Amino acid sequence: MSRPGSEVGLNGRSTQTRKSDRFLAGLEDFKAVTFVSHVHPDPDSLGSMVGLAHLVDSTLGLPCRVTRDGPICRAENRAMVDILEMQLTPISKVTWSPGEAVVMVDSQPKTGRHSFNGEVSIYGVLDHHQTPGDLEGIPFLDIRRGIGATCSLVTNYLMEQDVSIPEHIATSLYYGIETEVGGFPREASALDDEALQYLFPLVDLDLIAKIKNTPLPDTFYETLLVALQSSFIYGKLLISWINDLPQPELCAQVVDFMVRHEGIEWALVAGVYQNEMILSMRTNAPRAQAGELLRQVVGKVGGKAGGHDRRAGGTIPMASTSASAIESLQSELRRRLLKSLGMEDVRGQRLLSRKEMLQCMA
Ligand SMILES: [Mn+2]
Repeated sequence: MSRPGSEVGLNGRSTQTRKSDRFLAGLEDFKAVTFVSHVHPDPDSLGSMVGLAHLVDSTLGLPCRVTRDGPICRAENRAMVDILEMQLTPISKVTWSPGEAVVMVDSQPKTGRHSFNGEVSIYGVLDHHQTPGDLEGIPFLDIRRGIGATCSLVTNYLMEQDVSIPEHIATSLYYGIETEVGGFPREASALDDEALQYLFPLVDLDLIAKIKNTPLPDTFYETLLVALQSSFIYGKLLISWINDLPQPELCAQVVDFMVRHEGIEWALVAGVYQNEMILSMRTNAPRAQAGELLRQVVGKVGGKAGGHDRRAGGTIPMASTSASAIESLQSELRRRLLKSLGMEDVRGQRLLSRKEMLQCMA
C-alpha cells in the first residue's frame, strides 16, 4: 500500500499534494457545500457525507448540507440516521443557489442514479465503485477502486487534516466501513483497516450494537419466506425471486443471508418494487467480478447495474408488472446469468422441497 499522498490514482496525477489538501483548496471559493450520494443511501454513503461535512465545516467554516435521495427503508439504516441524529435534506426539496459546491460520494454521475440535468455542476466525486460514471469536467476526483468503503477515504482526509472527530461522526464512519467490509472474503484494503483502527477509540460501540440489532418489521420476515420458497439452486448459483418487494433495500438484506448457503458461490435476489425489478448479487467465488457480470447481464435487458467484485446491485425498468411480464423477465435473466457463468445446461433444484413447504403449512 503506497502512502495516500504519493498515490498515483485513477485520476492520472502523481502529486506530492495530499488529496485532502486539493479537495479543500478547490472548495475555498464556494459559499456552501451540498453532499449527495446514491439513491436509498446506505451507511457508507451516510457516513461519508457527514464525515466530509464535518471536515469542511471544521477547516473552511462553510455551511454544509447532507442530502438523502429517496427514502431510507432498511431498518438498520433508519436506525443509524435516528440514533446518530443525522440531519438529512431530501434531494427533491433542495433548491440550488449560485456559489454552491456539490460533492458526490459513494457513487458516480450517471451510474443509473444521478443526473442533475444541468441544474447544477458537480465539484467533486469520492467513490470506490468499479462502475465507471460520467466524470468529464469534474474538477476534483478521488476514485479508488481497491478500497472497501468511501468512509475510509473520508477518514483518511480527516486524519491528514488532523481534524478531531466527534463521537457520533466517528461512529457513523466506523459503521459505514464495517457494513461494507463485513462480507467474506473481506473486501478491505490496508487503508480501510487503518481507518477502522484510528476510529475505534472514538466510537460509541453501544450505539453500533443498537443499530445492528435494531428491531425488524413483519415485512422482513414475510419477504424472507417468499424468497426461501422461490429459491432454486443451479450448481454454484442460487436465485430467489420476490414478486412484490415491500422495500427496495430488502433484496440486499436477503441476499447477504442467501449467499451463506454451504453449496453455492453465487446468489442473486431479484424483487419487483413499483415498476422496476431490483437486483442484488453476492459471490464468494475467487477472482469474481460481480459488478461487471451483473452489468453485462442486466444491460442486455435495458437495465443498469454495477458494484464491486463480490457485491453488485442493479435495476431494470419494467413496462408492465403483470404476472406474465415478471415471469418472462425472470426467465430471460436466469438464462443470461446461467450463460455468463458457463452453466447453460444446469438444471435447477428447489432450495426447499415443495413437500417440506406443505408440511410446514399443515
Ligand atoms: Mn460504498
